[in-house]
Amino acid sequence: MKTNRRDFIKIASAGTGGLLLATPAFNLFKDNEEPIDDTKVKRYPTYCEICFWQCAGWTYVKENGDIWKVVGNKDDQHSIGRFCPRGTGGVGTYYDPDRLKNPMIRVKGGGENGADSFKDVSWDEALDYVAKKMKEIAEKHGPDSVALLTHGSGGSYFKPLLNAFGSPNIAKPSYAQCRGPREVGFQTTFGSNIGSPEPTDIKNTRCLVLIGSHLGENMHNAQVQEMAEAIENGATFITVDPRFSTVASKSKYWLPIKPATDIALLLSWMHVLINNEWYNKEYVAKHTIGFEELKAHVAPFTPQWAYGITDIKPEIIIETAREMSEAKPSVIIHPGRHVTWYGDDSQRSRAIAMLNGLLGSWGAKGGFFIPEGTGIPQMPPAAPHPHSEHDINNGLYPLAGDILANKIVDASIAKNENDWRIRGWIVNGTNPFVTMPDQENTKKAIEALDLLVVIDTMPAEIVSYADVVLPECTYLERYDTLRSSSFRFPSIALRMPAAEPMYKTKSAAWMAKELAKRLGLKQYFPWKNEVALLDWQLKQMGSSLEEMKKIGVKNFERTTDMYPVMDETYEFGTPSGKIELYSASLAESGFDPMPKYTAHPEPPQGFYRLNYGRAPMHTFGRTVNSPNLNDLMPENVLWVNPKVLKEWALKNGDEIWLENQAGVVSEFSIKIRATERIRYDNVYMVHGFGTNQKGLSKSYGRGINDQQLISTVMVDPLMGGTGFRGNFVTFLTSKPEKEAKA
Ligand SMILES: Nc1nc2c(c(=O)[nH]1)N[C@H]1C(S)=C(S)[C@@H](COP(=O)(O)OP(=O)(O)OC[C@H]3O[C@@H](n4cnc5c(=O)[nH]c(N)nc54)[C@H](O)[C@@H]3O)O[C@H]1N2
Ligand SMILES: Nc1nc2c(c(=O)[nH]1)N[C@H]1C(S)=C(S)[C@@H](COP(=O)(O)OP(=O)(O)OC[C@H]3O[C@@H](n4cnc5c(=O)[nH]c(N)nc54)[C@H](O)[C@@H]3O)O[C@H]1N2
Ligand code: SF4
Ligand SMILES: [Mo]
Repeated sequence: MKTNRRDFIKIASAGTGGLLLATPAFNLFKDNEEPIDDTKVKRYPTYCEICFWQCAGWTYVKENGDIWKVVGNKDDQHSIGRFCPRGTGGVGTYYDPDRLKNPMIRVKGGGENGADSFKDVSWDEALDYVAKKMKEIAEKHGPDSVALLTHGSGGSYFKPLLNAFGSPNIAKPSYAQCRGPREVGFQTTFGSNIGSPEPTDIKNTRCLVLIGSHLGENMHNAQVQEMAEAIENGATFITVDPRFSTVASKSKYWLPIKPATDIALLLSWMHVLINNEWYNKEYVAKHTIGFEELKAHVAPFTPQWAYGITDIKPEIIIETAREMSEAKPSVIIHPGRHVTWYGDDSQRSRAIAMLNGLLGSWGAKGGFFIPEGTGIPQMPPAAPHPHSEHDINNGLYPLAGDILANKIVDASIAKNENDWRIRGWIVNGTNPFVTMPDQENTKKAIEALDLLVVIDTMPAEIVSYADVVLPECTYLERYDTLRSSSFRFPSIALRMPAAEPMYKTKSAAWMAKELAKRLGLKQYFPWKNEVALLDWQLKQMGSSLEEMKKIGVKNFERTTDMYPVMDETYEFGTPSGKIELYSASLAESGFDPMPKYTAHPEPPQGFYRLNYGRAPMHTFGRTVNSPNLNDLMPENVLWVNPKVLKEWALKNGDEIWLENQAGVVSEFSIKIRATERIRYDNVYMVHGFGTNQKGLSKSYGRGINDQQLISTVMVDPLMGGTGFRGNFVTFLTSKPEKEAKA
């Protein structure tokens, strides 16, 4: 579908100071510092923990010690001086009365009717208990029987702790449940990972192609602000999404693709570029290998062929390919971020990478720049890198660059009584029941554990299964590891407390050091406290804690070119040193050297594909209970096409329950949002809602937790990513009798 270009220019030229920022989904971006009487308020540097974009900013504190607000630091390239609505609302995580307040230990049968309960304990008691249990497990089964699941800044303290303890079994959900496939797709093509933040030169681009990535609802800050700039500069946006996303509404072309068919479109785009000689001939000749193989490979994938699969009209496929070609090399086919969709995700990401290769956008202004960062010196001795004879990934996924969080779950479930297995989990800042598919499996693994330690700020689902709960203070109350970013230029940012930790909460740094002491590993935490460590690190880098407290962010000069001069001798990080349009190493590992399209299962009659994504004011499940952000959006709704509703005799606002293809019924109900903005073959909800934890008083029972309905996992054979989007739901119009299977 071609959207109305004329209309769009009219708005852009109205001088709104950023078209995207002026539209409802974007205008919650807060401007940098207002004039402030600094005799009455104090400000402290921080970086935001509400998502993993890690924007640097300032926390303002009133005379009476109340935290007033958090705003962007104008010198920071992640925030560009503005926080997104979630970051602005981050203050709510500090004030949330539902926060975890005390260390707690599970008491078997200590509750009503013989149920387990938690008792508040002292920090000494909690940490002594954890250390004792960890030692017991190590003695009986080896230290690698303890695993760490972690997301967020606390990991930089718990990872060395676990390594020193003797376990390499550390996983984060941002690999197998998020970015892993795109790193494999780009690594096998360009010999470089994408990493975070993505090195996409959006502000200078002439054409931005978004395959699913819904920037604008996905609020990753600098990218969204740069998009507004690109639109003002007249860049063409092409959005491929079965849903009319916010950015689709700002795009010249919206391609409402049939879900799960993107690889067919990507192959056809390559066909059109090559057939019409619209690709970047000079760049391809200089920098790629395998062009002839690719040409032969994509020869059958005509726009007519792709139309039959994707529902995208041939003339639109050709016209959008021409737009990309005309913009080259200042064009970005965005790699996306949460790309674990259908199990062939590494290959889809590779097709995206190859398309960028054909257009010559890697290393080009307005394409992908080459990022540069700076390392943070670590105080010696470094924790050892322990070896384990047990391969958690089971040798199954040769291209996996990390341990898979879901494989830690599998490795905790005994096949036979005497088999080695994972016996203890330390879970920091991640909530597997919202994050990982197949909740039944997660439950089974947890039931088999000898020890589950949870470090969190909120009484999340995972907390209710813990043996020991260690309450962390929020990011506004703690020092933390320095943020080091690899982006437009190297930079570092400081996080320091703006208030004393509330209740009995403590920082992850303090907890890890105290545990190390009890485990006989204190030599690996040689610093007196976080302040001493930060000051030492900063002095090694030619700064100091004193300086960073004043500036918050320190930017360094680049030592290499952002857009390198690339002659024939330019070496890419691939085995051949060239961009590999044909990958011999993939072929050697038994995988397709060039991506192929394969059809995926379709929803049965009366079922719809379960689609999900982000809302601008929430991050997963971590903000849904936060006072001010909960006010902005207290529950999720189900986007359904009116054509479907007619068949069901349902209407906007009706409340329904969902049942998936395996008979799993949602625990709670959801209200219908009737909208033409979604295709008839899928339904959409924002991820992160529908908690069944009563301790989360504002969000309990509001909406549906999509993860409950994701029981089929489509696994990526290259790297083990867990594809979530092969699940189908049908509607239950009255409260189900059936017990919800959680
Ligand atoms: N506000 C907010 N922003 C966030 C986050 C957050 O929690 N809240 N989380 C951050 C994180 S960790 C990540 S990884 C990113 C994720 O953000 P993205 O990478 O942008 O998200 P995805 O989940 O890949 O994409 C969701 C979009 O894909 C569309 N879609 C579904 N199926 C298909 C399909 O078959 N083909 C195509 N072409 N499109 C499809 C959906 O309709 C939806 O618009 O967001 C980041 N930004
Ligand atoms: N169905 C479905 N599943 C998904 C996704 C999806 O879109 N749909 N998205 C996937 C993606 S892209 C990602 S990256 C992952 C993200 O997965 P997670 O990072 O696990 O996401 P959250 O649900 O936010 O869980 C974070 C937990 O950290 C806690 N927390 C917040 N702040 C702090 C802190 O300062 N310290 C500590 N110790 N804890 C804190 C929160 O209370 C919460 O319990 O989920 C993946 N899973
Ligand atoms: S994008 Fe928003 S939530 Fe994420 S770190 Fe930046 S301000 Fe915080
Ligand atoms: Mo993610």
